[in-house]
Amino acid sequence: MAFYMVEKHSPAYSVTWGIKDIIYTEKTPYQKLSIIETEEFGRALVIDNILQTTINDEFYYHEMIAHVPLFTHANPRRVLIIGGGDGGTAREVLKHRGVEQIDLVDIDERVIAVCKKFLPELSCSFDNPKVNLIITDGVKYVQSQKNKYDVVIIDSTDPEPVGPAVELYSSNFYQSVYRCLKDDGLFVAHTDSPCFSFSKHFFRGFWHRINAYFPLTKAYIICVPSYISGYWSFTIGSKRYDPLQDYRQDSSMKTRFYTSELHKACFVLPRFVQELITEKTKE
Ligand code: AG3
Repeated sequence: MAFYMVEKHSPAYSVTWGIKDIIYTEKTPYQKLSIIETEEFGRALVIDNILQTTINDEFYYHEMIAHVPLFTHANPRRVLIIGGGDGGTAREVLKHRGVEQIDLVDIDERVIAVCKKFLPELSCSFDNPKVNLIITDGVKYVQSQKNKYDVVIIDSTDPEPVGPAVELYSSNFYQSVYRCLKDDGLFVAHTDSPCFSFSKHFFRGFWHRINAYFPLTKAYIICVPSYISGYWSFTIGSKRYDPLQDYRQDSSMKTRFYTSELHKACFVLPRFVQELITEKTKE
């Protein structure tokens, strides 16, 4: 093995990646971007030393952040992606033929440029005319939109440590997301791992912040091998459609991870996760 990258999540927990090569690295006005070649999962995007996605397991995350909300909505036509500068989520959203426009808002145009060059398997979606790129702050953008989107997908970096994404997990932001959705709209955010002392309060806190505005709040969990603990949560806030009752089935769509059965199954939460949501202690 040539060398290693240590991904540090807390003073007590790090992951060590055997890597073949550092392909590219750049400090942008917002964050540090790198493309590395890992031994285990192939090329990967790393932002501020946290691994964001790898060529070998990106489909677990991108399919599940896109298809669960999109199949829950009866007829999604206008979709907003906040973050998602690698293009993987947009690629999956485009599989829904009824989608007419995807507005993708990323604060950092360098993420898009670098992924276009080094991760074409994901960034291929930017060639599609339905994808409208907007380079601006997602928080401000969402504040300025009202009653416009069927589905909003928050595909950002983590809430910690302090970085450009922190505001995307705030109560105010969830309120703006509510307002920018149509009357039957819904949104999804990835909401960290419920397993670690440093991350489980994020998961719990986001659920309650979302639930303060949305009549329906539902968390789901999948395994993403390259993310910490392998166990990664998403939370849906929905104005009308219930992801468990109202989802559409379509066996003709080509996916590698998502199935209709899995759509239903991923909402079945272990007892400790249910208790994490319902326990009485404050956020
Ligand atoms: N966004 C979620 C990255 C989460 C990784 N966090 C971690 N391993 N602690 C990824 C962007 C992919 N489109």
